[in-house]
Amino acid sequence: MNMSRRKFVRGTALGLAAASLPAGAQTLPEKEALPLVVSTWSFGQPANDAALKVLLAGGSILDAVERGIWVTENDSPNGSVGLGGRPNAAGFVQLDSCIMLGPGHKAGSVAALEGIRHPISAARRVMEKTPHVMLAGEGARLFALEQGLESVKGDNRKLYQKWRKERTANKPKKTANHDTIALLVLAADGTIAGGCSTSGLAGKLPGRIGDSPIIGSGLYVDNEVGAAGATGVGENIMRYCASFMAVEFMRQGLHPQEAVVKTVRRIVESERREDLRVNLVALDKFGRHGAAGTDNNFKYSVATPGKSLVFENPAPV
Ligand code: SD4
Repeated sequence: MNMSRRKFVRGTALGLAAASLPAGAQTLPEKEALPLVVSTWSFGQPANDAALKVLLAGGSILDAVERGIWVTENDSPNGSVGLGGRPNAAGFVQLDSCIMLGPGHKAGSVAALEGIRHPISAARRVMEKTPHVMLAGEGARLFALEQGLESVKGDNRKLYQKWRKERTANKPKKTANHDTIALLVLAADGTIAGGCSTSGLAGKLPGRIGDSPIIGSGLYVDNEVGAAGATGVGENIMRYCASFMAVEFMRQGLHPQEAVVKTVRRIVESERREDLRVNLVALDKFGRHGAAGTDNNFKYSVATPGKSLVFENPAPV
């Protein structure tokens, strides 16, 4: 058993032990344990911290989601979220993002958005300022500009050339070419919200839209149950509505850890393909959380007042 496998067993045992408690045995977290912020990858940690800060200062849950994700969207070196992300096959960056608010089951989303620094803000504006849920491409860009959102030249040709060279020289590292932030928040008053933002798969065809802006695929929030978010290959995730599935498993009574493991297993068993990459995070209305995925190096970040943690390799499936 290698190191990562051992961590997996430990992580899973912890998660499932909590889940195997009889229904109702799991008490609500102490008030001080909320708000709770959960996000994908270790770069989610500073995003969680920023989101938590907003909430602790009395800010709204949507501000928390938005400001948290801003941190990652601004973080060009992560090479995967925001305009610092890896370009598509034509050499420019197209961004996908969505936001969802539990009460009222509200959602907004932008896809294949170019040149806007904060796609999460564009998604929020779609939710709050239009009768629609999703805007794509040039329409999304014009809407974002009209809303006064910051625009930046989205061309990333140098990075693209470098990526192309590396790609031809050696096979791309399985983990190197894409990542996404999905960030979930449970506020102290029980409100749940989430957001997701990505530059999507490196080298994707122009116009390709992944799971991240699709409600139910890259993100899903139900205030009566909990929330889930995804990272991995969108083509694998979106055909299964993975985030929706995980929330529905929680609705049936599963602990978030069990729910994400079951969702990833469902996809793995049905797909049986080498290049499958599906990773999920989830939290429920009780403040419990979990993560699981096919990536050995998958990590997730969790923040509550006074605590900000990164869990390595939560539960490889
Ligand atoms: C996509 N799911 O566009 C995103 C990319 C991602 O880790 O999550 N990468 O397919």
